[in-house]
Amino acid sequence: MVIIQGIITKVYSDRYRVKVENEYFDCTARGLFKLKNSKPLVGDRVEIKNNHIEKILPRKNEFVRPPIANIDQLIIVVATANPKPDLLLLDKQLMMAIKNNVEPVICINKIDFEESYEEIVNVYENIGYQVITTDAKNKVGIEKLMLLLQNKITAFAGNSGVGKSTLTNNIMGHTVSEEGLTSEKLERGKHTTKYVELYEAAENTYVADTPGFSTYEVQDISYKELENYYEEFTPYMKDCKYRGCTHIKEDECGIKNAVKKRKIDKGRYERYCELYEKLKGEKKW
Ligand SMILES: Nc1nc2c(ncn2[C@@H]2O[C@H](COP(=O)(O)OP(=O)(O)OP(=O)(O)O)[C@@H](O)[C@H]2O)c(=O)[nH]1
Ligand SMILES: [Mg+2]
Ligand SMILES: [Zn+2]
Repeated sequence: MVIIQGIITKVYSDRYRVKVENEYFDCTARGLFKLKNSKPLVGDRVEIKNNHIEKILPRKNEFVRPPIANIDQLIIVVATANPKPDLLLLDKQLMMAIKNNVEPVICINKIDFEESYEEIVNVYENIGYQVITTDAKNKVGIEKLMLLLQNKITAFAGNSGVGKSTLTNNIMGHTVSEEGLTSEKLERGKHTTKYVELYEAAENTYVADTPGFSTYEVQDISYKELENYYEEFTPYMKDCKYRGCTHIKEDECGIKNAVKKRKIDKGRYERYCELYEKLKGEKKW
């Protein structure tokens, strides 16, 4: 049989669903990739022969969480409430997008709740990130979201329950992915998404629903380079008195001054300090 090229849309218990034009093939990879320590990921362009993956084509990027390759855009979903916003998690995900050269978009979902979210929008828009707001339950903001997806491969990411599957179903126009329970009791594990799956929303337009995280850590970022992931720090670094200023305890620090003058958001700075101490404490660098 001839070798054909396709894209992996789902990985489940050692099987891989590969889309070739309008057909889907369920494939194996038979240990081939375990040896090279590179397991095929959703989003991988692959060559298949007789329902077997023969080759993974070079990746443009790859994420550990969610496990996906070759995306153009990452939409980081934050709920206004239930679960409440975790901005440290948001900052960490932004860093991983930057590290992978992927355009991040922040989606504030569940705006139908009474919680205020304008401050989050302001903080991240001021730094230069694109922020959109949605109410997936009542289909508010979905058209705007769909415009962002055109001709791209986009993955949703965010902690469990923020609404990634509900947004995906809205985009697809029908239920492709099961949504979690609305129940206040939050029966954990029920209807939460278990696999990354890529859906074709329109020609050339793919969207991936992904499992939510309960914990999340940055990968391969050293405390020494952490400052580079806070783009809003850059204009003020020249005002630091000491070379190699960490912006934590030094005096005459351009970053600390900018925070005092409210040029840099205090919350972002505090989360920088928290993450710096944590990464430094890990001592693997
Ligand atoms: N009020 C309100 N509820 C929403 C909204 N979006 C989603 N929900 C509800 O929130 C719950 C969780 O939504 P999901 O789409 O399953 O969340 P998820 O991000 O896919 O969660 P995981 O798969 O566990 O990662 C469901 O009960 C949805 O109906 C929204 O905009 N407003
Ligand atoms: Mg889900
Ligand atoms: Zn400094």
